[in-house]
Amino acid sequence: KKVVQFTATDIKEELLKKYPPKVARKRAKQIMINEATEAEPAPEIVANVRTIPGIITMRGCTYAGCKGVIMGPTRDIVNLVHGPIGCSFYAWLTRRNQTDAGTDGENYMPYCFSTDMQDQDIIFGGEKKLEAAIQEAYDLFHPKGIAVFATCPVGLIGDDIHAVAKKMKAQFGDCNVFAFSCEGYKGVSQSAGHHIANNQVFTHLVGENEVAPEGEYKINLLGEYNIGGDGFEIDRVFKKCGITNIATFSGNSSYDQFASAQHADLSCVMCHRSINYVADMLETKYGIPWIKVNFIGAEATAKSLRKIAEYFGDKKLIDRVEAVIAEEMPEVLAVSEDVKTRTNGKTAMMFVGGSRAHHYNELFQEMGMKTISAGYEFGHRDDYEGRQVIPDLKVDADSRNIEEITVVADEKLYNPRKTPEEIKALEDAGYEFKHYDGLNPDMDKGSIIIDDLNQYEAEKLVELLKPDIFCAGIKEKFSIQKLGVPMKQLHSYDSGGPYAGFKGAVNFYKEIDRLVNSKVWSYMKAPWQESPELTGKFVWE
Ligand code: CFN
Ligand code: HCA
Repeated sequence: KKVVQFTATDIKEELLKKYPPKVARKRAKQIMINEATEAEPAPEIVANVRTIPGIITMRGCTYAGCKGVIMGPTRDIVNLVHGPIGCSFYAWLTRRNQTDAGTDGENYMPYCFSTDMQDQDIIFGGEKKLEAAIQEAYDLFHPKGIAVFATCPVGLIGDDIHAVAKKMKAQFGDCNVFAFSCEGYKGVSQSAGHHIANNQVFTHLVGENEVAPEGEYKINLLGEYNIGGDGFEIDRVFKKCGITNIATFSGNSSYDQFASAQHADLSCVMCHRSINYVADMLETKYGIPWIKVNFIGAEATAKSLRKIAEYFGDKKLIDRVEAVIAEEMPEVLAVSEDVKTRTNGKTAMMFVGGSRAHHYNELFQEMGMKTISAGYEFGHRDDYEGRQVIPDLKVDADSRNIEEITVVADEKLYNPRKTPEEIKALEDAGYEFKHYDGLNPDMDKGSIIIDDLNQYEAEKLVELLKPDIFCAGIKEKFSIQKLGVPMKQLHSYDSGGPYAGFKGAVNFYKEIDRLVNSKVWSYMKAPWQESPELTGKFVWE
């Protein structure tokens, strides 16, 4: 069998070869060979731009980012979709965000609330139907809050969901009704939906509860969605350390948690991409500082706990955190040492939304595996490059004006490529900078970083480099497996998890060991086994 050796440059050429020149030129800017060194950042990557029409993107829509991602895991708010039933069905618990109904037992997540828009609503308007649906939800459940989500047709016909929400809220008196203009077509991806959701959560929920919850070392955990129970594991560890988590945005969250978030002393940001807006708003309005944390990976978990303890600077907490780490680590290390004998040197590819491709890199490293190619569906440049954040420069964007949101947020607030002189000038003017890592600096030199990977490129990459494992979402799952490569969903975790924290790391090691060493793949004939000239091996440049 002939094995062709490919460098990252060859791969880039191979991926672009099939495209018409104009498309190839555009895609070339989103495929980057990671050449970052200590002194020099990697070349610029173009991100957060519209997908080229005709390309089958892995992305989702703005409605998915708002309704499914940010608001999906809220258990005691009725999430009512104003739109066709297909949109409602799509965002109905598919994300595997888990919940614990708590002592009050209030949990609306298993329900699918929808106005089920029909042709006549599109022609004559759907506001009356929406009003009736809000009334029905109120009469049936008497929830603390009802959130209304716009789908594409709502924006096209101009139903005023905010006016309807306002009217119903006034009518009820004891139920907070608010709406999200998160039509699917807005922006270029889910990312615009996160921003719209965050703005409204902050406007309508945060700050509502005046009484401060009890507890020591009060934090909020932002950007953790309890997929496969990740949030449960993180909460277990917090509890053991004596850290009080007031509000998780939004895994296993409740109305009251959001409403009390202003009482925290510190915000810990896990998925920066989806929630940086809330971290900034909490800092600006309530003076709550934020730090970046990551609980994916055992080492990362230990590091994040130490960072929190360091922030509070209290010896009691510092000692307790060290004791917890000392207690949890031996099991983790025993399993990683064992699996490493079988996983060391194996290769992975990861193409997930806006932060997991980065976070999971650590877990693979802990198993001695190498990520040869990775990227985000909708990350912005800050997620790739890591950057300095200037919290005092605030975006005051109207949630309906997406052009303004993305342009202002990217170019003004979070521009990562400020020169040291520009940073110095701003620091002299009183701005405080925060630094955090992005995907590129943590990936090996010479790896291939690709933004908004599409179906053609995914299959081509696998065909050429045949990684030991490919990680992405449900749309990629079966096409990749048909190529004879194990595929792990890093969105829903297939049926697994949790993968966060100490226990999560152990689960992940075992799962990946099982997948990359399963014999089943050797029994199937992948297309390149019939044309051996296609078999490739990645060589670092
Ligand atoms: S849980 Fe998060 S971690 S919130 Fe975000 S950017 Fe999505 S739903 Mo899918 S798995 Fe994914 Fe991230 Fe943050 Fe999830 S990588 S695409 S919008 N995401
Ligand atoms: C979304 C949600 C999603 C989709 C996952 C997938 C998730 O963006 O609409 O493609 O498998 O995590 O559930 O990202």
